[in-house]
Amino acid sequence: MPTSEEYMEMESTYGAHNYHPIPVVISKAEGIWVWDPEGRKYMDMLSSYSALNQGHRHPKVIQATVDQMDCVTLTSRAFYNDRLGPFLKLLTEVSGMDMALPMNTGAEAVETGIKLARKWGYEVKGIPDNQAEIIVCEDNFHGRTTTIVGFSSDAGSRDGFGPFTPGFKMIPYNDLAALEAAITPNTAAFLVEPIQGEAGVIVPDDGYLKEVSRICGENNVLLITDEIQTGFCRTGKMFCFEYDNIKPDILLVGKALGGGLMPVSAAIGSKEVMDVMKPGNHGSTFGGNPLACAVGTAAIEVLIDEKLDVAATEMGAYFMDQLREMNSPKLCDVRGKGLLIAIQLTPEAGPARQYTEALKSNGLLAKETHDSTIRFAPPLVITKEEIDQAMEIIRKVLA
Ligand code: IF1
Repeated sequence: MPTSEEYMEMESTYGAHNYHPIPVVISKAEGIWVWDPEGRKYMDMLSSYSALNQGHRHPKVIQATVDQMDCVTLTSRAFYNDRLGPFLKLLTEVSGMDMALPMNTGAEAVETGIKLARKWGYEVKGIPDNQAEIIVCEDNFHGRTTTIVGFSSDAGSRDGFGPFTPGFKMIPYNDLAALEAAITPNTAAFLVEPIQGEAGVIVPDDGYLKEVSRICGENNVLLITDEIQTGFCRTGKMFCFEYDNIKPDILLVGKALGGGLMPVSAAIGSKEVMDVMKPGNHGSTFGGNPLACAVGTAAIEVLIDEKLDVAATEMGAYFMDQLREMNSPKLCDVRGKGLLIAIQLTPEAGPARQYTEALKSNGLLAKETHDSTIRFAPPLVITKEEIDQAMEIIRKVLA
C-alpha cells in the first residue's frame, strides 16, 4: 500500500494545485476521529467545513443510504420519486418555510437563490427588465461559480475569472446604515451569511439580522440567508436566523444536509417566491435524486433525535470558555457561536499555518483561514472529554 507521502505526491502530480492542504492523508474515519494510512489517529476539528455535523459515517445516515441503494438511486426530475416529497416536507417543516428546490452543491443553492430573487423582482416586484440588483457583503463567501466569485471581495477567489455577471452591489458586513443606503427601487434581494465563515467566523452585532429583516421588509427586498455553513445546528440552533426570531424569504442550505456523505443542497422559501419557477426555468440532473433525499432525511433526523442543537450550544460554550481561560499571549480573540469557533492570533504569534501544522503533528486537524485565524468546528457529536483532549493539544501547541 502506498504511504501518505506517496498519496500526497500523486495528488500534487495529477491534480490541479487549487488547494494547499494540511499534509495529512485521511483513509478512514468514524465520528470525530480520522486515521491516516499509517494508522495515526487524529481528531477532526474542521468537519469538512461544517459538512460533517453528524460526525463521520453516522450509522443512521449510512444505514439509510444502504437501504436506499437497495431500492432506487437516481430517477432525474423527468419522473417523480418516492423520496423527494417526504424529504421536501421535512425540510420545509424544520425551517418553517413553504417550499424547497433541491440542488446538490452549496454554490448551486446560491445560484438558485439569485435566480429566484431576480425572477421575483421582475414578475412580482415589477423591476424593469434586466435591472434587478442584489446587495451582498464584503468578505462574503458563497461559492465558486463565475457569477458568485464575481461578487467576492477576495482577490484570490475572483481575479482572473472575469468578465463577471453584473447586478451586484457590495456593502460592509454588519452595517445597517449601508444596507439602507444601498437599496434602490430595483433592489430584489440582500444576500447575507448570518455569521461569515470564511471571513474568519465573523459574528455580527446582536440583533443585526433582526434589523436586516425589518429593513428588507419595509423596502420589499427579499432577505436571502446563506446558512450553508451556519445551518443544521452548527451554531446551536437548527438555523442561525432563529436567534433573531426572523424568517428569511429564501434560505440556502447545503453541507451538513448531505450527512457527511454526498452533496445535498436546497433553496427554501415562501410560496410567493418559489411560485415564480415554472417548468423549464431551472433544474439539475442530480438535484432531488432519491439517494440524496434519503441521505438528507436521515441527516436531519439525526440532528433532531440527538438534539445536536443543544449539544452545539453546550459544547460550544464549554470549548470557548476553555479557549478564553487559556489566556494565551498568542491569542487576541476567541469568537463564535455554538461549535463554529475561531481563535485570532496576535501579529507577534506569526502565521497561523505553522500552528495548524503543529496541531496536526499532535493529532488534531484544524484549518487556518487567512493568515492569523484558526477555525475550530468539530462534529457536533463531540463530548466534553474529547474537548478536554483537544484543549491539551491546543495548549501545548500554543505554549
Ligand atoms: C472549498 C471556505 C468554508 C459556504 C457558504 C456557500 C458555499 C460555502 C457560506 C459553497 C462553501 C466551503 C467551500 C470549501 C471550503 C469552504 C469554506 F473556506 F471556502 F470558505 F466553509 F468557510 N456558502 N464553503 O461556506 O458551497 O459549493 O462548496 O458546496 O474548498 O471551497 P459548496
